[in-house]
Amino acid sequence: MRRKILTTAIGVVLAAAILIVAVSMVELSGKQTEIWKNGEKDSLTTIGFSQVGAESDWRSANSISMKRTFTPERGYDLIFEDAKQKQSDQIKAIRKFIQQEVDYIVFSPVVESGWDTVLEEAKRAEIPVIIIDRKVAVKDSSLYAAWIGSNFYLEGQKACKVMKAYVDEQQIPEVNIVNIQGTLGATSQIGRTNALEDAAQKYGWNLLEQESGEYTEAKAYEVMSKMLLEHDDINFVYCENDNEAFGAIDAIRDAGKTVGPGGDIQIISFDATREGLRRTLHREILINGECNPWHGEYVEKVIHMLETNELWQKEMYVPEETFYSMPEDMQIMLGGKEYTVQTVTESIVQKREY
Ligand code: GZL
Repeated sequence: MRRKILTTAIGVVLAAAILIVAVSMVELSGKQTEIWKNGEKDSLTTIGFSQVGAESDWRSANSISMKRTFTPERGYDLIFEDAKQKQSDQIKAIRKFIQQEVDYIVFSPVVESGWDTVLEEAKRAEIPVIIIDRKVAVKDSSLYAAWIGSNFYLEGQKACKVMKAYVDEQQIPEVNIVNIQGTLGATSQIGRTNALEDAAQKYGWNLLEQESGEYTEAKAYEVMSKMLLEHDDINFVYCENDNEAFGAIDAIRDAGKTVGPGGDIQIISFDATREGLRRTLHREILINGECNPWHGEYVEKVIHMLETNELWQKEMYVPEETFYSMPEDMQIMLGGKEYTVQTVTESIVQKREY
């Protein structure tokens, strides 16, 4: 009997000891995951990240940039949520991050509108929000600490300026262009579309039709096929990312037409992914406007400045180029500034990481 009581007592003490150790190894406060290593308390900065989705090669690179920057070895606990291009899922994810009391919320807003309420909730919870890639249209800009991304209107302006030079050099009498747009309401779609519309008006191009290809290859194939049935005089297609360009090129070829040098239709694209630049090198794509996806390091800089109370820029534009398939580099002037348009080479393609 005594042995039985003794055994039970040892079991209870052991169980309690395991429980105490277990508790010390997990989140002791919602704010930070506190990891005990060799008796040293080591806390990770928790980051809730809501990503648009995985709709394009560009988006995958953007996700890699965040995952590569915010690792436990570098002092972070990254909570990654994929919204599958649905704003409702992004709002749900942000609310979950607030419940989890993360240190920072980072997100790429699938569209610009509809964020005021959830960002006010984050503000009330005193969780700084950093926005990357696309922008939010909110009444109160104090709802977010910083935005990091591209100047999408300028991307479009540069591409249209190069296209104008090509049209003049090739003495093309008439430009009949269709626009396969990105996700409607996304800052990247708004900027690139506006640039095309302004260029078409300025240069007298016929903008025959515009429809969203949702930044995906499949939807762009469907939209391009429809446009080819409706218009037999298309000679340019302005796609708002590479995956749309891939779908459009397949649809053009399936309709018995050609792209590239001396072809029926010339393609303008954006993102300058490795595959997009490979096709630009082989002249399937005429012009490709780079969109830099490497935002992780910039987000980390903002976090560091927030933590050390340094002043930071509210808006940070990432560097990016324009590429094209003609034999030598070109200089273009826009808004009093000179830009170099780079001819794509095999080594540029090989060096491309995404
Ligand atoms: C641009 C980004 C766009 C890319 C697409 O910053 O918002 O979304 O151009 C992606 O590839 O789907």
